[in-house]
Amino acid sequence: MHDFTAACRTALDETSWIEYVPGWLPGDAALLAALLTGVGWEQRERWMVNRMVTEPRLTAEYNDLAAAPDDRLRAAAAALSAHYGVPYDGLWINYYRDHRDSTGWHGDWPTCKRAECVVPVLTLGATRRFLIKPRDGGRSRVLTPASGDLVVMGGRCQRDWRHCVPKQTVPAGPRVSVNFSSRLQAVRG
Ligand SMILES: O=C(O)CCC(=O)C(=O)O
Repeated sequence: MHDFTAACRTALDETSWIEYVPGWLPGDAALLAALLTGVGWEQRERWMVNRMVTEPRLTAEYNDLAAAPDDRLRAAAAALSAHYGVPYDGLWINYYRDHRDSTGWHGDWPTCKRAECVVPVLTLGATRRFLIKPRDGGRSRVLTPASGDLVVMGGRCQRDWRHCVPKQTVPAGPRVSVNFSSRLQAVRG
């Protein structure tokens, strides 16, 4: 069901790592279809320097996993909790409507206040580029997670590294990313 056998972990530095698990979730197309229609997508705005900007993607956040819109997400969270030893009890889901939607360079600060966190991100739908680079600058690494693939950021990634999903000129269909969060990681340890 949730297959970790092809997992490939790369050390980014002495304290941060990224893991790529191709083909982690079977039935990804059916789950994508259910989420596209079954989720109450929200258009968020956020401050950028000194002005409010509309985020170029839609989001839905579930601080309580019990409220998540699909049992398959609860099953996925349970499998990730068992595998990584982190109790995933919430999620936020992003909907990149097409190739023009994106998220800029950031660390997952609100959900990761511990120095070391493990953050799994499941891709459903279109393959997009996922970039990660050192916070203080330097070469970025590129992953191209396809539907059903898992990308997991671990160690000090959210402190020392920044990640993004850039816009692209090549047309792309809908992509949903499911980010699993844990209340345990959202407080300083
Ligand atoms: O869509 C992705 O793969 C990454 C999402 C992300 O970084 C975020 O929502 O904080």
